Amino acid sequence: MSITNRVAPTSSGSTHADRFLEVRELTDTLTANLSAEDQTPQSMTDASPVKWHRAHVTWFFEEFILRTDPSYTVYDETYRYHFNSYYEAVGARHPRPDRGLVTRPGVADITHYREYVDSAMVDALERGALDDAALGLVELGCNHEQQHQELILMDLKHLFSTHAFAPVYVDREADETGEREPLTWRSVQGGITEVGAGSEASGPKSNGAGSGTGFAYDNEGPRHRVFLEDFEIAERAVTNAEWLAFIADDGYRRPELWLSDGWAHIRETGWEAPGYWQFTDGEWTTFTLSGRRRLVLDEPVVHVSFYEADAYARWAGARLPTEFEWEAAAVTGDVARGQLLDPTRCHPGRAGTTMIGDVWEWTASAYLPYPGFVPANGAVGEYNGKFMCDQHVLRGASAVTPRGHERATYRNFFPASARWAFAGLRLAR
Ligand code: AVJ
Ligand code: FE
Repeated sequence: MSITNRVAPTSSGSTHADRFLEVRELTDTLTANLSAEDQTPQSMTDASPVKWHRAHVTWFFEEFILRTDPSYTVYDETYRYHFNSYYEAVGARHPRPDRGLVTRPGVADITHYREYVDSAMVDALERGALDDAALGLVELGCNHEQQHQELILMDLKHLFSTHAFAPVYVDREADETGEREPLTWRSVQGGITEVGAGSEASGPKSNGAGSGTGFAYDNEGPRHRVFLEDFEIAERAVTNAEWLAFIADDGYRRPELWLSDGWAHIRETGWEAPGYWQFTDGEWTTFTLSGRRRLVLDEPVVHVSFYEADAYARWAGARLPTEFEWEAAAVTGDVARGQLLDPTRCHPGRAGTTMIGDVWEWTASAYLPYPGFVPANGAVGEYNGKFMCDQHVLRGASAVTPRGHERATYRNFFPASARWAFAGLRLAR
């Protein structure tokens, strides 16, 4: 199956150009108040400069759509080298760990690059110059830019967290800890269950998860059957209050709770709490995109690695759900959304009973191809498939995932040690 074969009809009345511009505009909104200096450094290899993200998503449209028109004039031939992330089929590129060293092109050049590509794209879209395959790539490019909107906020948070005086990206009032809801469980019936995006795998017994006509990445299909035992799933994510109990019970000091790789990793890093947490003057605080804040106890824990999530689940006498258990629970559970990206917040809300929103949820599942998976044709076939090794699937969406980008079949993925994503967990048993 190809990425382009299940393009969403854009929402009623709106054109492809409107959809394109709406996505592009959100990137501009998110970065409008960042100085050139804010946009230039790379705080770790996993992260990229804001400026690089803004250029890379632009390059994606230029490389895979505009360039195929021989009459198009490429903005700058050196940008392919600077802003190709990982496409071997496209050619040589700047080394990822050194993205923060690129001072030229500068931020103003990149703003101009964005405008140049926007006008060429809108022109092509309004002329009706793009065939269905190219329009599929436009939709992929829009979804790609939405992924990078989340990455911009993850990476900026990491960068700002290294600053001595905790800079504020979004100014907002502090939340107060509210009522702490007891953890309740929901039983989900197992059996043969259809999962994934695409058309029915086996006739009419669909649970409706991914059978819609909207966009999905290639890695979400083919839709297929899995067998699940009956299981129970927690009705909300693990909270900061619960994580404090894990810390207080020496969770980070008891090797029997940890996978071998996880134990080695926390010994090496010295981790004793989730990312951005600090214990000072008898109080836990965490760094947020609104500066350093007192921990809000009924919010879901965020910025934990797979290793920590797995150890917590073992300590709690439970386990992480598999990605298929998670999906089966999501399509039969609360369809309302938790906190998704709101540029005036950029932080999870209180842990509620919804499965999608607030924090990504680590699953027990390795990131592997579904039966019959075939990557998209051409260079964009490198988008997802080639990373199916040594990573774990996360489900749901986070408070920095753009609205409309989330869905029940979505497969996010990160290595087990990564914790700069807005990731937490939900228990199963
Ligand atoms: C799915 C978040 C792991 O960061 O490489 C961005 C998203 N894919 N550009 C990543 C992505 C292509 C991807 N993650
Ligand atoms: Fe990318």
